[in-house]
Amino acid sequence: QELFRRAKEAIVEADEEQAFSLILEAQMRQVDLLELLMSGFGAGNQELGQRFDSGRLSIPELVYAAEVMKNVTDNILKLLNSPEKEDSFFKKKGTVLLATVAGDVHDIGKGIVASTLRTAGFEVIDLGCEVPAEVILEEAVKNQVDIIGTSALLTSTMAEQKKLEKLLLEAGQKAAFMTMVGGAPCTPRWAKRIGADGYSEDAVEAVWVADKLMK
Ligand code: B1M
Repeated sequence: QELFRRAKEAIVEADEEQAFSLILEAQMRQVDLLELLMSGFGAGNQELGQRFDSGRLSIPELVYAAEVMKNVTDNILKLLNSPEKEDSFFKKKGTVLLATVAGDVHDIGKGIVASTLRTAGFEVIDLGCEVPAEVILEEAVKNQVDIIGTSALLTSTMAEQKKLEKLLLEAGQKAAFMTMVGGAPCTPRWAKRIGADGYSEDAVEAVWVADKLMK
Protein backbone atom coordinates (compact mmCIF):
# COMPACT_ATOMS: atom_id res chain seq x y z
CA GLN A 1 0.00 0.00 0.00
CA GLU A 2 1.06 3.49 -0.81
CA LEU A 3 0.14 4.68 2.71
CA PHE A 4 2.47 2.08 4.22
CA ARG A 5 5.28 3.25 1.97
CA ARG A 6 4.81 6.84 3.14
CA ALA A 7 4.68 5.66 6.77
CA LYS A 8 7.98 3.85 6.31
CA GLU A 9 9.48 6.98 4.80
CA ALA A 10 8.26 9.16 7.68
CA ILE A 11 10.15 6.99 10.19
CA VAL A 12 13.31 6.80 8.10
CA GLU A 13 13.23 10.58 7.77
CA ALA A 14 12.26 11.00 11.45
CA ASP A 15 9.37 13.23 10.37
CA GLU A 16 6.99 13.10 13.33
CA GLU A 17 4.52 15.62 11.92
CA GLN A 18 4.14 13.62 8.74
CA ALA A 19 3.83 10.37 10.75
CA PHE A 20 0.99 11.77 12.85
CA SER A 21 -0.85 13.09 9.83
CA LEU A 22 -0.58 9.63 8.25
CA ILE A 23 -2.24 8.11 11.34
CA LEU A 24 -5.14 10.54 10.87
CA GLU A 25 -5.32 9.71 7.19
CA ALA A 26 -5.38 5.99 7.98
CA GLN A 27 -8.22 6.50 10.46
CA MET A 28 -10.23 8.42 7.87
CA ARG A 29 -9.61 5.75 5.26
CA GLN A 30 -10.40 3.02 7.82
CA VAL A 31 -7.03 1.35 7.41
CA ASP A 32 -6.22 -1.16 10.17
CA LEU A 33 -3.94 0.82 12.52
CA LEU A 34 -2.09 -2.25 13.77
CA GLU A 35 -1.24 -3.16 10.20
CA LEU A 36 -0.12 0.43 9.55
CA LEU A 37 2.09 0.15 12.63
CA MET A 38 3.63 -3.20 11.71
CA SER A 39 3.86 -3.00 7.91
CA GLY A 40 4.27 0.75 7.52
CA PHE A 41 6.02 2.43 10.44
CA GLY A 42 7.53 -0.92 11.51
CA ALA A 43 9.15 -1.34 8.11
CA GLY A 44 10.73 2.09 8.60
CA ASN A 45 12.02 0.97 11.98
CA GLN A 46 13.59 -2.10 10.38
CA GLU A 47 15.19 0.11 7.76
CA LEU A 48 16.69 2.23 10.56
CA GLY A 49 18.24 -0.92 12.01
CA GLN A 50 19.77 -1.83 8.66
CA ARG A 51 21.13 1.67 8.12
CA PHE A 52 22.56 1.71 11.63
CA ASP A 53 24.11 -1.74 11.03
CA SER A 54 25.80 -0.67 7.82
CA GLY A 55 27.08 2.58 9.32
CA ARG A 56 24.79 4.83 7.30
CA LEU A 57 23.11 6.13 10.47
CA SER A 58 24.83 7.50 13.57
CA ILE A 59 23.68 6.79 17.13
CA PRO A 60 22.20 10.29 17.63
CA GLU A 61 20.28 9.90 14.36
CA LEU A 62 19.03 6.47 15.44
CA VAL A 63 18.00 7.79 18.87
CA TYR A 64 16.08 10.67 17.29
CA ALA A 65 14.27 8.49 14.73
CA ALA A 66 13.54 5.83 17.37
CA GLU A 67 11.94 8.52 19.53
CA VAL A 68 9.61 9.36 16.65
CA MET A 69 8.82 5.64 16.22
CA LYS A 70 8.15 5.34 19.94
CA ASN A 71 5.74 8.33 19.95
CA VAL A 72 3.96 6.97 16.88
CA THR A 73 3.67 3.52 18.48
CA ASP A 74 2.35 4.94 21.77
CA ASN A 75 -0.20 7.03 19.90
CA ILE A 76 -1.48 4.10 17.81
CA LEU A 77 -1.61 1.77 20.82
CA LYS A 78 -3.57 4.37 22.76
CA LEU A 79 -6.07 4.60 19.91
CA LEU A 80 -6.33 0.83 19.65
CA ASN A 81 -6.79 0.31 23.37
CA SER A 82 -9.10 3.25 24.08
CA PRO A 83 -11.53 2.43 26.93
CA GLU A 84 -14.59 2.65 24.72
CA LYS A 85 -13.16 -0.14 22.65
CA GLU A 86 -12.57 -2.34 25.65
CA ASP A 87 -14.87 -5.29 25.77
CA SER A 88 -15.78 -5.60 29.41
CA PHE A 89 -18.65 -7.82 28.36
CA PHE A 90 -16.53 -10.88 28.10
CA LYS A 91 -14.49 -12.48 30.82
CA LYS A 92 -10.77 -11.79 30.44
CA LYS A 93 -8.78 -14.74 29.15
CA GLY A 94 -6.09 -14.25 31.79
CA THR A 95 -3.55 -11.74 33.04
CA VAL A 96 -0.16 -11.26 31.45
CA LEU A 97 2.67 -9.32 33.07
CA LEU A 98 5.02 -7.84 30.47
CA ALA A 99 8.42 -6.26 30.94
CA THR A 100 11.57 -5.48 29.03
CA VAL A 101 14.38 -6.88 31.15
CA ALA A 102 16.98 -4.98 33.19
CA GLY A 103 19.59 -3.09 31.18
CA ASP A 104 17.41 -3.01 28.08
CA VAL A 105 15.45 0.04 26.93
CA HIS A 106 13.96 -1.46 23.76
CA ASP A 107 10.23 -1.35 24.39
CA ILE A 108 8.61 -0.74 21.00
CA GLY A 109 8.06 -4.44 20.25
CA LYS A 110 6.84 -5.18 23.77
CA GLY A 111 4.28 -2.37 23.39
CA ILE A 112 2.95 -4.03 20.26
CA VAL A 113 2.77 -7.40 22.02
CA ALA A 114 0.85 -5.72 24.86
CA SER A 115 -1.60 -4.34 22.35
CA THR A 116 -2.27 -7.58 20.48
CA LEU A 117 -2.73 -9.44 23.78
CA ARG A 118 -5.20 -6.80 25.01
CA THR A 119 -7.08 -6.90 21.73
CA ALA A 120 -7.28 -10.68 22.03
CA GLY A 121 -8.89 -10.39 25.48
CA PHE A 122 -6.01 -10.63 27.93
CA GLU A 123 -5.52 -8.22 30.78
CA VAL A 124 -2.00 -6.83 30.45
CA ILE A 125 0.13 -5.26 33.14
CA ASP A 126 3.05 -3.55 31.41
CA LEU A 127 5.94 -2.79 33.74
CA GLY A 128 7.90 -0.89 31.08
CA CYS A 129 11.58 -1.31 30.39
CA GLU A 130 14.79 -1.96 32.34
CA VAL A 131 12.89 -4.02 34.90
CA PRO A 132 15.00 -6.20 37.24
CA ALA A 133 13.98 -9.86 37.61
CA GLU A 134 13.30 -9.33 41.33
CA VAL A 135 10.72 -6.62 40.56
CA ILE A 136 9.11 -8.78 37.87
CA LEU A 137 8.66 -11.63 40.36
CA GLU A 138 7.39 -9.29 43.08
CA GLU A 139 4.77 -7.76 40.77
CA ALA A 140 3.74 -11.16 39.41
CA VAL A 141 3.05 -12.42 42.92
CA LYS A 142 1.34 -9.19 43.98
CA ASN A 143 -0.97 -9.15 40.96
CA GLN A 144 -1.47 -12.93 40.81
CA VAL A 145 -0.86 -12.97 37.07
CA ASP A 146 -1.12 -16.09 34.92
CA ILE A 147 1.73 -15.44 32.50
CA ILE A 148 5.01 -13.55 32.84
CA GLY A 149 6.32 -12.33 29.47
CA THR A 150 9.74 -10.79 29.07
CA SER A 151 11.27 -9.03 26.13
CA ALA A 152 15.03 -8.74 25.45
CA LEU A 153 16.53 -7.07 22.39
CA LEU A 154 20.21 -7.23 23.25
CA THR A 155 22.24 -10.42 23.31
CA SER A 156 23.72 -9.13 26.58
CA THR A 157 20.34 -8.73 28.30
CA MET A 158 18.91 -12.11 27.28
CA ALA A 159 20.74 -13.42 30.35
CA GLU A 160 18.16 -11.59 32.46
CA GLN A 161 15.46 -13.91 31.13
CA LYS A 162 17.52 -16.83 32.37
CA LYS A 163 17.99 -15.06 35.69
CA LEU A 164 14.23 -14.74 36.08
CA GLU A 165 13.73 -18.49 35.53
CA LYS A 166 16.39 -19.18 38.16
CA LEU A 167 14.78 -16.75 40.58
CA LEU A 168 11.37 -18.36 40.08
CA LEU A 169 12.85 -21.75 40.91
CA GLU A 170 14.74 -20.48 43.96
CA ALA A 171 11.64 -18.72 45.28
CA GLY A 172 9.58 -21.89 44.80
CA GLN A 173 7.33 -19.95 42.39
CA LYS A 174 8.09 -21.69 39.10
CA ALA A 175 4.85 -23.68 39.14
CA ALA A 176 2.77 -20.61 39.96
CA PHE A 177 3.32 -18.88 36.60
CA MET A 178 3.72 -19.67 32.95
CA THR A 179 6.58 -17.76 31.33
CA MET A 180 7.14 -16.63 27.78
CA VAL A 181 10.05 -14.86 26.14
CA GLY A 182 10.50 -12.80 22.99
CA GLY A 183 12.62 -10.16 21.30
CA ALA A 184 14.82 -10.28 18.21
CA PRO A 185 17.76 -12.34 19.58
CA CYS A 186 15.54 -14.94 21.30
CA THR A 187 14.79 -18.30 19.72
CA PRO A 188 12.66 -21.33 20.61
CA ARG A 189 15.91 -23.04 21.50
CA TRP A 190 16.80 -20.27 23.95
CA ALA A 191 13.37 -20.52 25.59
CA LYS A 192 13.79 -24.26 25.98
CA ARG A 193 17.32 -23.95 27.31
CA ILE A 194 16.40 -21.54 30.11
CA GLY A 195 13.18 -23.37 30.99
CA ALA A 196 10.67 -20.78 29.74
CA ASP A 197 7.26 -22.23 28.86
CA GLY A 198 6.80 -20.34 25.61
CA TYR A 199 8.49 -18.32 22.86
CA SER A 200 7.03 -16.25 20.12
CA GLU A 201 8.57 -14.62 17.12
CA ASP A 202 6.15 -11.71 16.81
CA ALA A 203 3.15 -10.00 18.37
CA VAL A 204 0.60 -12.05 16.47
CA GLU A 205 2.16 -15.37 17.44
CA ALA A 206 2.39 -14.08 21.05
CA VAL A 207 -1.41 -14.27 21.28
CA TRP A 208 -1.41 -17.83 20.00
CA VAL A 209 1.29 -18.82 22.51
CA ALA A 210 -0.47 -17.08 25.41
CA ASP A 211 -3.72 -18.85 24.50
CA LYS A 212 -1.87 -22.17 24.51
CA LEU A 213 -0.23 -21.45 27.88
CA MET A 214 -3.63 -20.74 29.45
CA LYS A 215 -4.92 -24.23 28.55
CO1 B1M B 1 18.97 -0.63 19.67
N1 B1M B 1 19.86 -2.26 19.14
N2 B1M B 1 20.43 -0.18 20.89
N3 B1M B 1 17.99 1.00 20.01
N4 B1M B 1 17.85 -1.09 18.22
C1 B1M B 1 19.15 -3.16 18.24
C2 B1M B 1 18.34 -4.19 19.03
C3 B1M B 1 20.35 -3.80 17.41
C4 B1M B 1 20.03 -5.18 16.84
C5 B1M B 1 20.79 -2.77 16.34
C6 B1M B 1 22.01 -3.25 15.56
O1 B1M B 1 23.10 -3.11 16.02
N5 B1M B 1 21.78 -3.83 14.43
C7 B1M B 1 21.50 -3.82 18.49
C8 B1M B 1 21.57 -5.07 19.37
C9 B1M B 1 22.74 -5.95 19.05
C10 B1M B 1 22.70 -7.16 19.91
O2 B1M B 1 22.87 -7.11 21.10
N6 B1M B 1 22.46 -8.29 19.28
C11 B1M B 1 21.16 -2.57 19.29
C12 B1M B 1 22.08 -1.85 20.09
C13 B1M B 1 23.52 -2.33 20.03
C14 B1M B 1 21.71 -0.74 20.88
C15 B1M B 1 22.60 0.11 21.79
C16 B1M B 1 23.62 -0.68 22.62
C17 B1M B 1 23.27 1.16 20.89
C18 B1M B 1 24.29 2.01 21.60
O3 B1M B 1 23.93 2.83 22.41
N7 B1M B 1 25.52 1.73 21.28
C19 B1M B 1 21.56 0.81 22.69
C20 B1M B 1 21.23 -0.05 23.94
C21 B1M B 1 20.38 0.66 24.93
C22 B1M B 1 19.90 -0.29 26.02
O4 B1M B 1 18.94 -1.00 25.83
N8 B1M B 1 20.59 -0.30 27.13
C23 B1M B 1 20.38 0.84 21.78
C24 B1M B 1 19.43 1.86 21.81
C25 B1M B 1 18.34 1.93 20.95
C26 B1M B 1 17.38 3.13 20.90
C27 B1M B 1 17.12 3.78 22.24
C28 B1M B 1 17.98 4.14 19.95
C29 B1M B 1 16.14 2.47 20.20
C30 B1M B 1 15.11 1.86 21.18
C31 B1M B 1 13.90 2.76 21.40
C32 B1M B 1 12.80 2.05 22.16
O5 B1M B 1 12.56 0.86 22.06
N9 B1M B 1 12.11 2.84 22.95
C33 B1M B 1 16.81 1.33 19.44
C34 B1M B 1 16.21 0.69 18.32
C35 B1M B 1 14.94 1.31 17.77
C36 B1M B 1 16.76 -0.48 17.74
C37 B1M B 1 16.33 -1.22 16.45
C38 B1M B 1 16.77 -0.37 15.28
C39 B1M B 1 14.86 -1.54 16.32
C40 B1M B 1 14.22 -2.29 17.52
C41 B1M B 1 12.72 -2.28 17.33
O6 B1M B 1 12.02 -1.44 17.87
N10 B1M B 1 12.23 -3.19 16.46
C42 B1M B 1 17.13 -2.58 16.59
C43 B1M B 1 17.51 -3.21 15.28
C44 B1M B 1 16.52 -4.25 14.83
O7 B1M B 1 15.86 -4.91 15.63
N11 B1M B 1 16.44 -4.42 13.55
C45 B1M B 1 18.15 -2.26 17.62
C46 B1M B 1 10.83 -3.20 16.02
C47 B1M B 1 10.00 -4.05 16.95
C48 B1M B 1 8.53 -4.04 16.51
O8 B1M B 1 10.49 -5.36 16.85
O9 B1M B 1 11.47 -5.26 19.16
O10 B1M B 1 11.92 -7.23 17.61
P1 B1M B 1 11.01 -6.18 18.10
O11 B1M B 1 9.68 -6.86 18.64
C49 B1M B 1 8.95 -7.84 17.91
C50 B1M B 1 9.41 -9.27 18.17
O12 B1M B 1 10.74 -9.38 18.58
C51 B1M B 1 8.44 -9.79 19.17
O13 B1M B 1 7.24 -9.12 18.84
C52 B1M B 1 7.54 -7.78 18.46
C53 B1M B 1 6.49 -7.28 17.50
O14 B1M B 1 6.27 -8.17 16.45
N12 B1M B 1 8.66 -9.59 20.60
C54 B1M B 1 8.05 -10.42 21.52
C55 B1M B 1 9.33 -8.65 21.27
N13 B1M B 1 9.20 -8.84 22.60
C56 B1M B 1 8.42 -9.90 22.77
C57 B1M B 1 7.95 -10.53 23.93
C58 B1M B 1 7.15 -11.65 23.80
C59 B1M B 1 6.80 -12.14 22.54
C60 B1M B 1 7.24 -11.53 21.40
O15 B1M B 1 6.65 -12.32 24.85
C61 B1M B 1 6.80 -11.81 26.14
